[in-house]
Amino acid sequence: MISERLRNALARARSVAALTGAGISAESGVPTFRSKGGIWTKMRPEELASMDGFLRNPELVWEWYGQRKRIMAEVQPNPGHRALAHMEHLFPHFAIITQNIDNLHQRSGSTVVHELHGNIERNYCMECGIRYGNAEVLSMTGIPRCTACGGPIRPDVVWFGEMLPMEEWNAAVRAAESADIFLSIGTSAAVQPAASLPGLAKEAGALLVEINPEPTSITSHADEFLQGPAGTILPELYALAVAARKESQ
Ligand code: BJW
Ligand code: ZN
Repeated sequence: MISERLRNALARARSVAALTGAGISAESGVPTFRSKGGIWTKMRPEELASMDGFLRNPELVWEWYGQRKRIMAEVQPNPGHRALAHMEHLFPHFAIITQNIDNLHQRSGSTVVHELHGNIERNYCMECGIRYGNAEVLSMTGIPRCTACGGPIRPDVVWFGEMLPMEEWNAAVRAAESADIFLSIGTSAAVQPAASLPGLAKEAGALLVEINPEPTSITSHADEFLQGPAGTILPELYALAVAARKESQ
């Protein structure tokens, strides 16, 4: 149920930012991390998503990324991604801040996407920095190695204990601090520093709206909690925003 307050905010907003997490891609068939049946309920994050884990067992880490690269190449954006892509045209400023590495926002047509945790389609040599695409890396046998210097290649994603890409992070903070409405969608808000963005936006004056089938650590701070799957709620929110903005013209 969408409140009058949210309807009015959608009618007037000039700037909207949306933080997305694994939940928005769940309906496309990409597994989440911490939900029931999620990746971390079966595997240890420090073994798969950390430099220590990679150095200890690069075969295991590459096997996991190889599987996920194949899944993410096959899946398609869902109505939740598409509703966000349409919203970009509705508000003067609209930014997606994503923790996801699956590229589905860009594939659904969004153009302003700040990727906080990297992108599954990119890889680079840990020694010389040369970049590699997935086709090249996936065709190599064993642990992918740099054809120029022989160094190990890694996926261009952010592991635990690593810094986020500075430009993307700064852009995300600016989008959060200037938002009239901040949407937190499909994230457990368990991983820092991304999880601090909803609070930052709210402190700076945004209406904080959370979309998730389950309550999270930010639900009690949210001005509106729209409980349900992103693929259902976001198209409804988009339709409501279109109607509200037309009426107020
Ligand atoms: C639906 C749905 C539907 C389901 N519709 N919704 C102690 C305290 C505080 C911080 C730390 C600490 N110890 C260590 C830290 C720092 C650490 C951290 O935050 N750890 C916490 C776990 C405690 N953070 C870092 O290390 C970060 N770097 C950093 O801090 O640098 C500074 C620094 C460096 C060195 C030293 C000290 C400081 C880096 C974090 C990188 C995270 N990387 C990963 C892997 C990326 C690559 C890959 O995917 O392979 O990013 S981990 C994983 O979690 C992934 C995600 O982007 C991230 C967030 O997960 P997300 O998206 O929220 O998914 P879930 O599964 O948790 O939630 C899904 C949600 O969807 C659920 O709520 C469902 O209900 C919902 N849902 N279906 C809508 N249909
Ligand atoms: Zn190299």
